[in-house]
Amino acid sequence: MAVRPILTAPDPRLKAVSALVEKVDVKIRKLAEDMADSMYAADGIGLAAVQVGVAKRIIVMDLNQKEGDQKTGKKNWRVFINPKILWASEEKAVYEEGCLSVPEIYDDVERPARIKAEYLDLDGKRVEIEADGMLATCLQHEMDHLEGILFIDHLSRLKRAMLLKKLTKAKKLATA
Ligand code: K1U
Ligand code: ZN
Repeated sequence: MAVRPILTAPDPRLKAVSALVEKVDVKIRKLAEDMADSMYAADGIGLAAVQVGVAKRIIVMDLNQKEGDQKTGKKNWRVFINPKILWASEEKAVYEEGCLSVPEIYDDVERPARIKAEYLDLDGKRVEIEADGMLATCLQHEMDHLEGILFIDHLSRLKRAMLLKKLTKAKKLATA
């Protein structure tokens, strides 16, 4: 188990556009495991590799992590490698989002309500899914990370500037 530190805004590394994974090999599997450990340690439901400073197109997710498997304690995380949106609905949905890289800030974001996407699993096999609800929201939030976009980039310029000021101040206080 290896928990890696999670970068927080306004760290410029979070703005990187992540590179395609060329081959799903042992190194990628180890990175995905570390990402899952880091996500659970931070009480998150998703994480993109760029958030632990590795700009590769890899996402881990466990939407049931708060409950877990009560009997076995088994974690059911899934991994999305090189994810691509194939279709997005005209219909929109609004969810309150949070981000481990934007600590203690939550706000409503509007996104397509339903999507179809493809990705590679940990065996390098191509998978297609249809998603709605929290899965659609979380997948789009994490895929934004792969383009260097944070959920606060969907808010008004004024709100984003205020939040970034607050985050910078909190970071300064934490290191003082
Ligand atoms: O940092 C991240 O990208 C993970 C993020 C995923 C996410 C949460 C909510 C909406 C979209 C994407 C989190 O896990 S934030 C922490 C959290 O568990 C949470 C926050 C708000 C609502 C639900 C869960
Ligand atoms: Zn995030």
